[in-house]
Amino acid sequence: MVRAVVFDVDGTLAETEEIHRQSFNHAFRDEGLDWEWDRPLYAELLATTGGRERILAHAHAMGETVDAEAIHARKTRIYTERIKKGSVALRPGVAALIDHARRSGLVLAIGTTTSRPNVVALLAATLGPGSESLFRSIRTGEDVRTKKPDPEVYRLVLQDLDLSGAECLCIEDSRNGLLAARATGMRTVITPSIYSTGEDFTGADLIIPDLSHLKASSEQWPNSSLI
Ligand code: XBP
Ligand code: MG
Repeated sequence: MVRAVVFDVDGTLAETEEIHRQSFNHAFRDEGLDWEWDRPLYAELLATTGGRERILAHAHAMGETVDAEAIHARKTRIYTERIKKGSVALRPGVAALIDHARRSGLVLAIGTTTSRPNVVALLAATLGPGSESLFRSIRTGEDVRTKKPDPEVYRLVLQDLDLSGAECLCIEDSRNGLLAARATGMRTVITPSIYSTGEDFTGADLIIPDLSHLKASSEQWPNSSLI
């Protein structure tokens, strides 16, 4: 029996990675770095979760030493300002699923690799002021030592909810997220995003283009009160 819906953020709630990519490049220019992450390179770099870790991985590959903390802090400021201006909308079906889950008495939570300011800005810009309170638990990159595909962030969410993985439905967009969710025993719905399409989603309970298809797939989703 599903008692909670646990959402990933980037690529799942909204197609945010293109704004992240542009914000990284803006931060590199402001920091005097001659780096430019184009779409194909960024798609490769996304294998490393966490913006700070991604910067460090690229610096290592380039044989350079950089102040990743400062660059990432600047990038986060740039990103949150763009999100606050309404640069991105929720993906299809996300708001409806949140509403349906609440009306069904299900608990909502978030488990993400991204930074907390990014989540706060995205929720306010898309679900309105105070929307953080819709979520019983919001766990972000700052809360963990090891990021997805490590399950740490989702284990923290399950602890906060006092639920087992088997009682929770996780909505994800990437293989890293799928692996993290499955390691906790959560059932998984994958909605591939622009940057994650084509990844290996073996082991997912359901793979659909976006959450607006969830109802149409109810026959594929046994004994869930959710659909
Ligand atoms: C996606 C990530 C994040 C973002 C960038 O997180 O891996 O690192 O790409 O955000 P998720 P930060 O899909 O788990 O929401 O720069 O704040 O890390
Ligand atoms: Mg994601």
